[in-house]
Amino acid sequence: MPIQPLPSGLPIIAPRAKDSHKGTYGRALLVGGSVGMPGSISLSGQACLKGGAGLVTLAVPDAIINTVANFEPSYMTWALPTDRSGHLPFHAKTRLNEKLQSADCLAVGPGLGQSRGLFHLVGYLYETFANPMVIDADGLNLLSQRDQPLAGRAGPRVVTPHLGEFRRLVGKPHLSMEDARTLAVEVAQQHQITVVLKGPHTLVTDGQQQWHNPTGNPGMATGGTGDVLTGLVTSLLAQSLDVYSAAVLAVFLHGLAADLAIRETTQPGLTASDLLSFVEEAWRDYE
Ligand code: NPW
Ligand code: AMP
Ligand code: MG
Repeated sequence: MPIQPLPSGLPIIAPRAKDSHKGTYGRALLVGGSVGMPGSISLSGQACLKGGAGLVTLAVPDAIINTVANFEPSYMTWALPTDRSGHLPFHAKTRLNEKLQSADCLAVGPGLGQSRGLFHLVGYLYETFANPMVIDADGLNLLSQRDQPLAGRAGPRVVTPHLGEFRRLVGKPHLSMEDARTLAVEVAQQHQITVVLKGPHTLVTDGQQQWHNPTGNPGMATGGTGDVLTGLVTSLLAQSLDVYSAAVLAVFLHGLAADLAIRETTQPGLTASDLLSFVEEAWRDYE
C-alpha cells in the first residue's frame, strides 16, 4: 500500500518502451573508493543499478577492485592505479579517459579520500567532462580546496553536500542550516548548477526552482546513505533527466525508500544496504 500520495511537481519518468534495451537507459561511470572505504562506491553503484541505469561501471583503485567487484555482480569495474596512500594518483586520468569517452554521466567522490593527486584529478574532471556529473563527499572536499571551488564547469553539475561539506564548499565553518539553505540557492544561481543540501527536508535548487523534500527520516543518519543517493542521482542522469529533475526525483525516492524500510526495520536498525533493498518498493509507490 502506498505510504503517502505523491506530491505535485515530481518529475515524471515515462514507462519503459517494449523495444528498449540497456543502451536506452544510459551508461553511468562512478569514480570513488579507496583503501579503507571500498563500501561507499559499491553502495553508489548498487543504487545506480536500482535506479534503472542501463550500464554501470565503477572506476576504483586497483588495490580494492576485487573487493568492490565481489560486492555486486551486476556492475562492471575498471581498475585505476593506486598510489602509496591507497588513493588514485593524478595520472589515473589517462586510464580513466578510456571510460569517460563512452560515459553518458559521471559521479565522483564517494569514499575517494583526499590527496594532492586527487585534488588535481577532481578539478580536471569538473573542468573537462562535458556530460552531466554528480560531485559528492570527498569530491566536494577536494573542490573546496580550490580558489573558486565551483567555477569552470564543463557541463551540467549536481553537488550533493551535507551541511559539513557545504560549509567547506563556501568557506563558512559556522553556517547554520537555515542560512545554508538560503546560500545554496544563491550558489546554484551563481554557478548555474543544481545544489542538493542534504539533511531533514533536503533542499534541491537550481537557483530558480526549489524542492523541499517531504520524504526521509532520522534512521538515515548512518554511514553510507549519502553514497546511495549519489548513485540514484547518477542513475536518473543516465536515463536523460535534466540535472534538477534527476536530483529531485532521486532525493524523493531515497527518502521514500527509508520511510518504507522503517515500517519493517527500525530507525536505529536502518542501514544504507537496507535502503537499497527498498528502492524497488519506492519505485512501485512512484508508479
Ligand atoms: P560533527 O560530527 O557534527 O561535528 P565528513 P563523511 C559534519 C565516506 N564514507 N549536519 C560533521 O560535524 C564518504 O563517501 C564511506 C551538520 C563532521 O565535521 C566520504 O568519502 C563509507 N554537520 C568520507 O567517508 C560510509 C554535519 O561534517 C563532518 C552533517 C567522509 O564522509 C561512510 C563529517 O563529514 C561515508 O559515507 C550534517 N548533516 N553531516 C563506507 N562504508 O565506505 C556531517 N557533518 O568529514 O565529510 O565525513 O560524511 O563521513
Ligand atoms: P551523508 O551524510 O552524505 O551520508 O548523507 C546522509 C543522507 O541521509 C542524506 O540523504 C540526508 O538527507 C539523510 N539524512 C540524514 N539525517 C537525516 C534526518 N535526521 N532526517 C532525514 N534525513 C536524514
Ligand atoms: Mg556522504
